[in-house]
Amino acid sequence: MEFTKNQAVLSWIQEKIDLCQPDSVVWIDGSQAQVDEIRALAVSEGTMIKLNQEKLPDCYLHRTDPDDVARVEDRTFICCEKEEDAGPTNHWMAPDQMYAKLNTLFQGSMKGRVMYVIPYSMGVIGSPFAKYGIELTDSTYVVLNMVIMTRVGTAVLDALGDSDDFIKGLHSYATLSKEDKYIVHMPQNNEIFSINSNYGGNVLQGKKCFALRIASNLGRQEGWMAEHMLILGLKNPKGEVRYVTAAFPSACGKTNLAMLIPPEGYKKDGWEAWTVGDDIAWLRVGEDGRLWAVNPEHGFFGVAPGTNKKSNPNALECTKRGTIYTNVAYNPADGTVWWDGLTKGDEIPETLIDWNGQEWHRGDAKKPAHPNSRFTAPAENCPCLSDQYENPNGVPISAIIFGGRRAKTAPLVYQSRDWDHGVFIGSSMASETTAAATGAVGVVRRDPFAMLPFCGYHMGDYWQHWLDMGKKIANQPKIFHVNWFRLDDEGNFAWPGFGDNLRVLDWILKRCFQEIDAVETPLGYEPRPEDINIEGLDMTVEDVAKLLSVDKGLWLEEVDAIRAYYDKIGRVPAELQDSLNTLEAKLQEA
Ligand code: OXD
Ligand code: MN
Repeated sequence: MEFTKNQAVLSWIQEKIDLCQPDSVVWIDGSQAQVDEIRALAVSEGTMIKLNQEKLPDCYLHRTDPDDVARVEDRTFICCEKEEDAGPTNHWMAPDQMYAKLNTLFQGSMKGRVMYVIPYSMGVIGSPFAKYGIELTDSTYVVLNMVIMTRVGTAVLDALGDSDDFIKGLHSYATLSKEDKYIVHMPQNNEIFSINSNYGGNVLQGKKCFALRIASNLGRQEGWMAEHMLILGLKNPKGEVRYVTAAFPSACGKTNLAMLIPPEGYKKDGWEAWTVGDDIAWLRVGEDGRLWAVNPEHGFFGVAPGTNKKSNPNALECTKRGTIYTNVAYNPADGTVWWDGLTKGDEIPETLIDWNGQEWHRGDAKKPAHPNSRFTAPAENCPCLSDQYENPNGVPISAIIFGGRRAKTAPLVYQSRDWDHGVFIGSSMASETTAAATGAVGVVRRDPFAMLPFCGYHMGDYWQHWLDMGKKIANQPKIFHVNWFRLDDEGNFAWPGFGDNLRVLDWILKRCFQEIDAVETPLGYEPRPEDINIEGLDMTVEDVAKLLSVDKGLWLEEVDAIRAYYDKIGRVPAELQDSLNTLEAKLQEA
């Protein structure tokens, strides 16, 4: 069967066949029959374990190499022409030098293996937002994950036609050599290479490599934005449906917010919440002057530990069918899976096979699932998936929300004075490390726009792109900052979080539609404490006032820290320096 006549596609693939020397080549057509065949092959070769098909239909478990369990930021490169254009937040190597290295590493890397050709689309095929890619890989794990995470198959080739406008991706797990692991982006040629890894974030190229690092470059050239943001739809009791996007560093509850369940009182009043996306948003200015967003992905690649009936029942429901689990524990008693936090006490299985394949017993100190174990689940499994998820034009955005985990500094919520000031807030975003993550509590890590590992060019130029985009949006979304993680004087979380975050989103949306007043503070606009709805919570207006308080001393330290960070980044637009100086002056006056 002929899959395409596209000469640009065919000659590029031939070049890579000559380089990698696979035994055979299989084109992924997107059919269920072919997916079933590859699943069976992955089971027979030991890549996948078939789970209990009654309890978890079409679900499989995969264990990675113990040294290949996460994204490798120190092995990730942006190889643009000039080093200075990659900026201080990216690793860089001269393109010629990197091509030479990659040619050596990929040489014969697929001998004795099959090369799979995966044509895929980020976004609804044929839509104005869609961008196409082809990933060549020797991994059945990559094929089966890409089938979930993106739209794949011959329909993509048909939409591409004879155009050479596609992202060229090559992946080989090769020998999984730690020293020779490379995740490489060549933005000038729209190329991605991953070698010696078989872990999702490094090798499912549609996600971080294409939809963020390469797409951020495309967005800059073409006048749109590729962002590390969830997209959430909210219906209020009047029946008005409004959409927000939000960017958070990791470990700040992004998936939970994307799949939020309204608190009882809100539900009773008629509020509803829908997920459009949990990780990536592509944003364009619409003809109506508003900013429109799509989720270019087709599935969720979520962190398993901590996901349970209480924390995120919607995410848990997503994982019940057609899901690939990576590095979770296996329950040999019933052929299902388990991860830390899934169940408690007596409901924790007595015996498991841990993510390394070793027997584990309840009470053992070692965790049975890897802390970064994942589920790859089809978006259509999501009980709260928005009916606009497949809308080729996306959804109009009313608010952009930034956030971080700050014990004392950031108040529960504040609004920027205008777009440029909002860009300042995004550029200075930060989160404090948790004890669980690193052992060092309270270390501040700057993560501008939650794009630190994902911005495919100089961070200062990226901030400028945000400022430039603002000028093109006649009807700008309002920009906010939230902090769900303020601690009280006893060191406990002062805000309940989870579904109750809707109480803050309620205020945010009212601000977007001029339905409520605010108080001006040195940070921007904050709610009057009585304007955060605490009905049904064990909290007082005084508690809310504390959550909204701004500690002048801490904020003056924050100003110094941001200034030092700006000095490190360089190419900081004047508008952001001005915002920083204004913040300092307003704090000093306060
Ligand atoms: C992710 C990440 O996996 O941001 O989404 O690391
Ligand atoms: Mn992410």
